Amino acid sequence: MAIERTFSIIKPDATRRNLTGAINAVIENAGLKIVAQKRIRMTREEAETFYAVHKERPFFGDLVAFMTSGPVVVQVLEGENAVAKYREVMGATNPANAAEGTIRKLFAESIEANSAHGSDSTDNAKVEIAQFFSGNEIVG
Ligand code: RTP
Ligand code: MG
Repeated sequence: MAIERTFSIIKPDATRRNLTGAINAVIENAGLKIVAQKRIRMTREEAETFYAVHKERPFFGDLVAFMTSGPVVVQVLEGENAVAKYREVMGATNPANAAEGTIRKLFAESIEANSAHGSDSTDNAKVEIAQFFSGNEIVG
């Protein structure tokens, strides 16, 4: 199996409740390695660029407001099949549909305030990692 990298965000609902360490424990227990991490406050422009794929959706304005409402922790995760594996570890977008033991089942407050983001493809992972990290900030 291929060693991949994926991009992760611990969202403002989770940093507000001091859940960074608890979420990192779920990530590491799943065998994913955190090879880059920083706590930032996303600007409106950064959030709009990051979620540009959703700009026509009715929830876009709320989503940008939410993502800029407090600190986030942006991360690069590395491991076998990291993109698909992290999507599995996060669970379904709506926590009501998320499987037991997943980050969103354990911690999410709502379909919007759902504690974590993970890239949905290896191509998107590359684009998302490049938006927030330079090469020398990632230590594999
Ligand atoms: P993400 O991109 O954050 O990893 O989440 P995802 O793939 O599971 O879900 P996606 O469809 O890409 O939606 C992006 C984020 O937008 C918020 N959302 N709100 N109010 C709503 O109906 C709604 N639907 C989605 C969530 O924060 C979701 O993770
Ligand atoms: Mg998505």
